[in-house]
Amino acid sequence: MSKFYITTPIYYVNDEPHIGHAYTTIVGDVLARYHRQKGDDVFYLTGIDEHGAKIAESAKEHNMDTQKFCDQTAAKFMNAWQALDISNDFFIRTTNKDHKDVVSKIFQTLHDKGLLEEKEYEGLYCVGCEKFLTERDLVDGKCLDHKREPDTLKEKNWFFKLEQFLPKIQELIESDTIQILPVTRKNEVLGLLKENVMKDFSVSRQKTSVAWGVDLPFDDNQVSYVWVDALSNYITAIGYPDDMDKFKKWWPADLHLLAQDILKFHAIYWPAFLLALDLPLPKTLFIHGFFTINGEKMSKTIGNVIKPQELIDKYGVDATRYLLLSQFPFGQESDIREDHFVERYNADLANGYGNAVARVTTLIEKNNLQIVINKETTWIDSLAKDYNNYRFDLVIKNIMSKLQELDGYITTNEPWKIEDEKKLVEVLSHSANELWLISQGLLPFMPNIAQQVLDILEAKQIKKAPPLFPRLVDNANDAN
Ligand code: ME8
Repeated sequence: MSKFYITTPIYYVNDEPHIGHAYTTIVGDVLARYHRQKGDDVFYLTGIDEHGAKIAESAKEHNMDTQKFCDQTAAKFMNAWQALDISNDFFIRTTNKDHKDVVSKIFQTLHDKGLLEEKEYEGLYCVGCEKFLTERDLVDGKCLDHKREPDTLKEKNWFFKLEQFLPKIQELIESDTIQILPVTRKNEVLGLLKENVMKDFSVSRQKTSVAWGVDLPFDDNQVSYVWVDALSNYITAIGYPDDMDKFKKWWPADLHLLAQDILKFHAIYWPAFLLALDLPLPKTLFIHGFFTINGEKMSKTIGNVIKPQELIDKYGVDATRYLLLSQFPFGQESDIREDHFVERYNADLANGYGNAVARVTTLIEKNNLQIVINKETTWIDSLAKDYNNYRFDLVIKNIMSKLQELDGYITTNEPWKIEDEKKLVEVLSHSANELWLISQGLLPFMPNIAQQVLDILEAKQIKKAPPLFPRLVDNANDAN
């Protein structure tokens, strides 16, 4: 048995959970469940990022106390993940006292080691992005993402001596000691390192400009820059440094999941902080693409933000998870189209899996047959290759091919016409065993319905399954 420590980014608490967050979190959950199914010891972490000027600003807009505002949105995230059946082992909040205490300790260690230096900083700071921008990032003097002029900030900050770690980080990435996947993202990071654009950077902010953060133990006027605080969640959540037994059990992370927007922070800053703390480095970072909705960037301004609950209301939890992961190869940038959801739902789930389960269990119940499930799992093991390549779309495709084979087998053998009981048992027993395998394969994607089918098949007497996936009317296509 091996251990598997997997994380998602901790999402900003000033956003409500949307399908971008849901996508990464469902992928993490599928992997966590797959590893548990294989018998691995799994720790799956997700959570929220609660500090920084942007969050204090949002709270003010809502006329709320900042901590209360965080508590309210934290609950929305936790509820969303519960509704999507996310099996995380912990939910980290960066306003947890334990987390904040450790971030302070980390700052003290960096300070004691001479890795922090006080310098004057002047820059264009966008509160929306939570970062300093360069002239290059601006269009008509405004931040492209937030359509606002950045503030000019000039202040004394503590800088982290990043540059001395860069040659080591480059070597670790080149040798895949820290594996960055897909390889295009690895090359992107190596490009940044070779261009010499990564510089020592400011890791604190004056309380006068940002007050909502973790206090620095050695400077009353400064708080932590949000990224030091945020990245540290991956180690504070598993006990660093107060419960070193727990920490050593799980660290290093086997897999950090994230999208390209935060690649630099995870592939360069994070390894540098870990090297500075003399801690082992994460094994793999998988960077997936950003998706658009019907061809447009998802944004509150456009009004095309899809909330997970809207999909759950329409398709159910299991189908929502399945549909999000089967749309396109994991890793690639892509476009989400809801009309494809309906098409796929009807083809794979209503007419496919749901129908096969209904046909087979109805015939078994009607003929009152005793069917034995032999639980032979060799075929399940064959899915490992696509899982190891993070090709969830192909795992699903493989499972669906098996389902099509079974459909063909049923159509050819026409069990509803078979009169010889021995032959009927043979055909339905093969069908039920295939459905058992298909359900095992689907279990990480559809934990409720696949388990429900497994329970039906494993019962002493197989009973007709209730309707699993009611057919949906495809409004988008009907209108054409
Ligand atoms: O960056 N397509 O939080 P965040 C795919 N707090 N994935 C998407 C997406 C989209 N359109 N939109 C969001 C932060 N995501 C920091 C992270 S970690 C120590 C701190 C997902 O709320 C994707 O995983 O902006 C992306 O990396 C993450 O949400 C960004 O979440």
